[in-house]
Amino acid sequence: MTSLTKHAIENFKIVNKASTYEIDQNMVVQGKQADNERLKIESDFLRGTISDDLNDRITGGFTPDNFQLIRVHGMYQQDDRDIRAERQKQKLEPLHNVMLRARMPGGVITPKQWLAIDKFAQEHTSYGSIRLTTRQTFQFHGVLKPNIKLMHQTLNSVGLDSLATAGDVNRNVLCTPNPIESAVHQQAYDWAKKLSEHLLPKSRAYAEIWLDEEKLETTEENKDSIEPILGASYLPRKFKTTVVVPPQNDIDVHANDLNFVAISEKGQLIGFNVLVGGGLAMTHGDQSTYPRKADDFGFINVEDTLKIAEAVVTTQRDWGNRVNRKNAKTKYTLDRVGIEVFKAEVEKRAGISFSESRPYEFTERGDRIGWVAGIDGKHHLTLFIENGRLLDFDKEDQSKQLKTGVAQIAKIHQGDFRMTANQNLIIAGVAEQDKVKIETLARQYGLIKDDVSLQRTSSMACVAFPTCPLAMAEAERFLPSFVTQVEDLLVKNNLADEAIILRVTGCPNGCGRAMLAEVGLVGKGPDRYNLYLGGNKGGTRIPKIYQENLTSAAILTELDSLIARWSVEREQNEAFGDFVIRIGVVNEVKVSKRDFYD
Ligand code: SRM
Ligand code: SF4
Repeated sequence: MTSLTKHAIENFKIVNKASTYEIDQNMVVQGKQADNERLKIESDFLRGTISDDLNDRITGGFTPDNFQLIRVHGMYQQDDRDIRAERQKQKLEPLHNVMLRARMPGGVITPKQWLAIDKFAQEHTSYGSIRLTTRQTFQFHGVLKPNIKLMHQTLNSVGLDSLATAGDVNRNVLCTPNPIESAVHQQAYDWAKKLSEHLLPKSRAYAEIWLDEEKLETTEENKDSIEPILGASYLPRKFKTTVVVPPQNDIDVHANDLNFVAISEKGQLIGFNVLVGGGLAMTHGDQSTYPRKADDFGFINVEDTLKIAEAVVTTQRDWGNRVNRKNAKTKYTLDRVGIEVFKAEVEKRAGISFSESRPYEFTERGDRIGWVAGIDGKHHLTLFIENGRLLDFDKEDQSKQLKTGVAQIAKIHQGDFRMTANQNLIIAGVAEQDKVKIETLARQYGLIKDDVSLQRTSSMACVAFPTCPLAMAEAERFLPSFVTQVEDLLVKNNLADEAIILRVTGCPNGCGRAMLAEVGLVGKGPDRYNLYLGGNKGGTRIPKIYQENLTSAAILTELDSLIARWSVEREQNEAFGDFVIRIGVVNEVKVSKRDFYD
């Protein structure tokens, strides 16, 4: 046993005094494995019996194992919670359907692809919407079983898929969608695509089940080579990767397991600082779960990117907790074994040593709404899409037909679209002579509104009700009117030009990234939220709980008095999140595990 291993085991015993599991000298957590481990192993590399379920038209749903397994194919079984009770009363099964999440590294999508997804959403989804997510892709909600195969074949016909956008694998790889510094951005984006491809499951299950491609039998001879990186039991838990171009931190590195921070010289990408172990989810009342910032492992040359990514993923694959899914993500593995131990293992596996991190700074996270000129003579128009929901909200009123508006633009647009991690959409690569046409369409369909405040564009919510089965409180449906009330408070205090990064998530899973907001609301129950304060603009500080279980009215009362103090007591240009820490309203979370619950 090496001294580092010994240290890690000792450390693990100390930090997990109350826990019942232990690790052996190979860093494997001992104990009864979580049931998801059985189903992954038994699934024959993600096939399970999904095809049989698809043909079973007696139920709209999937069996419990396939319910989990279809996630790796990019789908979640859902039902509309608004009508659940009514159907129960009528003795009907829930109206099962699936939500699909596409794989879209860096969020780039062509007009042709857009028109295909628009048509599918219109014709074959119950809600008729395209939902842009906090991870630079889109979701269809409400796809019934008979349309699932058609959906995958439609995506495939335009070069898209939904493989590995959910489940215990590396998810959609994010990349700063910043068309201004396009030379470095383009290189960063190329790496996001390479990383996505490299870490994808290699099983042919997706192609066989959804695209009717020939089945490749698993045999004794080939079984060990089918998944060279992920292995037959895949990862212990979901895994998230980004490529980010500072000073923008719009993809929120600290929500992710593995981040490549682009370092450039003379306008060319030369390598990355590697940040490992971020994540935001927690469970109410369970202090073994907590949001955690990623740790800086150091700098690598650009050509070492895939080797390092693979080494981080396989270390987490082998050392991650497969006994308790609540403590299974990389952030917990790092805290359990120790950062130095994890880093040394990555260096050993990759055959590469990290060198000292190169300086960089994150200063902002918001999207630059409106036109910006790129260095290639093209123009880029960022549209603010409230909650990422592209829907024709009113059949009679064109100015509320956001989805049709984007489709109309796609019909004439020569560049591409880029989805942002703030749920917005960039119409990228517009020639000078096309600007007026594009902007006219955007205005006609309500995609540009001049009266949208900075506060509104700085606010974000997760989906929550009615489709999310885990939602405890409203988020997407609640945010617009709540923001109006926060805007009123800012106006009342002569702060109309200021904005607070405000985020709402319907439960502590944190999909709206409230745990990196200046003001974060985390759902507890109907109109009940825990209120967190003290994140910063750059997204490098986790906020701390201020008060628990408040109604939205009570939250507004709290914000009213805090914003009033901010307006008179703030130092020059002091942001709200910094202010509440300076005046002692909440303590700063410096080390999340230590300070978050203090
Ligand atoms: Fe999420 C589960 C929606 C980003 C942490 N998330 C879910 C599910 C699928 C509910 C479920 O498991 O049945 C939600 C579906 C709602 C619906 O009806 O659409 C859901 N998550 C979303 C999206 C759509 C929110 C949005 O409004 O945009 C985001 C889709 C991202 C994507 O395109 O891949 C989304 N989820 C996130 C983020 C933010 C991020 O990654 O930047 C987080 C926090 C970061 C992190 O992972 O720590 C996040 N989602 C979770 C978790 C908690 C994971 C954990 O570590 O414990 C769950 C529940 C789970 O996995 O058990 C979850
Ligand atoms: Fe659902 Fe919770 Fe995620 Fe919101 S944070 S989408 S309520 S799982």
